[in-house]
Amino acid sequence: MTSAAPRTVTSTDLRARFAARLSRLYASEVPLYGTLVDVSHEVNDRVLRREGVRAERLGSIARVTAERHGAIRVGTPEELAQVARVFGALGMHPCGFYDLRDAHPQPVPVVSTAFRPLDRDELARNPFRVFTSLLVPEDRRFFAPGLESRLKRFLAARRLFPDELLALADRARHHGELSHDDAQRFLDLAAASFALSSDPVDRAWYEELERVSAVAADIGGVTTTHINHLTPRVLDIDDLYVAMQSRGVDMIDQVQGPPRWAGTDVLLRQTSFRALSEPRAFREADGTLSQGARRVRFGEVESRGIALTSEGRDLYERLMHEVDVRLANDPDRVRQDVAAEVWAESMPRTEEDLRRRGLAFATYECSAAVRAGSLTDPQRTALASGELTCLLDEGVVVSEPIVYEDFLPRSAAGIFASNLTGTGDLDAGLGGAARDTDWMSEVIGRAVSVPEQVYLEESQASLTALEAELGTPISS
Ligand code: OOG
Ligand code: NI
Repeated sequence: MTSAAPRTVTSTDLRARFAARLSRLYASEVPLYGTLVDVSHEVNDRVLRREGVRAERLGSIARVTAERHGAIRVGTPEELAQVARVFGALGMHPCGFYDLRDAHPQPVPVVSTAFRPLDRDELARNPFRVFTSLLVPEDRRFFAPGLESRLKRFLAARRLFPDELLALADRARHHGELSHDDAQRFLDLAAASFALSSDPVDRAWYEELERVSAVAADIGGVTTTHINHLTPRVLDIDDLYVAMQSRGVDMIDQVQGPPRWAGTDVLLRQTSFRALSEPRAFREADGTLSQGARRVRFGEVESRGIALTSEGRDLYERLMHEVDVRLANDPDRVRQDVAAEVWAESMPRTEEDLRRRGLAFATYECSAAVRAGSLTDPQRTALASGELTCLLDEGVVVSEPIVYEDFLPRSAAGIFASNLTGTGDLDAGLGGAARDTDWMSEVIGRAVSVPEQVYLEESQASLTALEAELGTPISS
């Protein structure tokens, strides 16, 4: 006898199924992405063989193998609020605010957030996240008043998500699950909303926006949205970079973020292959249709390190700045080499050094010795002291690193820039429109979380649980 299929599908399962579904869709649309996924698996296998259990310190291989982030771009606050409803159904919540309008190397007329699971267990089950960018037509540095109003009119006239999808999303959010049939329908409609449309694009309008920014054209020049890239996670991004190049794939110049070095990986390292030329139908001024091509969609890959505290993040920014300064003084040097040198001078090498200096986040739990009830005398003394450092030193308590689950604005801008054709027109002397986390929370109708706050709360919750288990207050 076969057992009956469960009648409901939870938000967690919906998220895992949606991520797998998008991955299949994107592989069919962008075949090179399929290659990237294959090579990622090969790299992860190699690292597992090389490092054994150590390879899984920042996430189980099951998690890492299924792990993807996607990127989408929308045009209006209303569209962003709808995106939040769709992702809310999948247990993904807005986290982080990234203003890319004054980013280096190239400003992009968007502000962004990421929708992701916040809870550690949910992340372990499936960490699917989507970097979501919202166009800012009000920003005078990019858009003149006339263009702003035409752009807003165009955007107001389109609908990215059908009502049925939004109604199902609200139901899923409300109940935390959907019936089997509703789940199927939800996934069909959601995936279709992110597929590349074959509708003809108005050439004059698209090209007018392209002169401002290719991203503005990609968002406001068409009547739909689409997955712009999907990113698998690898355990060794340098190995992947070489493996892709040896398959003849044209990669961007460098890995974004921290350099390759002998110490612990922090935050996020990313690289991508260049946007591919894809055929697109265009409508000409006289109403006739023609074939054209556009490069907007690409493949990206990332490796994740430890989440840094605000102090750790400040150190990271200072070191990145130092790399810029040394490179400006010595432009013939290779960025990776300079960065590795700066890191070797100033970045603590081990997870433990980072944590002790208050630069990285961790969670804490009782060691096996405590649970077995077999404490040595020094361990008893440490317990009496209640000091976290002593407890760690004596092996009464063990720490686990917290993985960085978010994005880096400078890397994001680099990813955008390396895949744009043309630099667009920017009048830096004019005023931008004020946007921040509170503004975005208002638009979405719920709070956009601050990443460092999420990590801090997770760390503190583990200390509270530890105090309860040990029956003593702990000072850190
Ligand atoms: C988003 C670019 C940023 C990342 O991983 O930093 C990004 C986009 O191209 O829409 O995805
Ligand atoms: Ni990305």
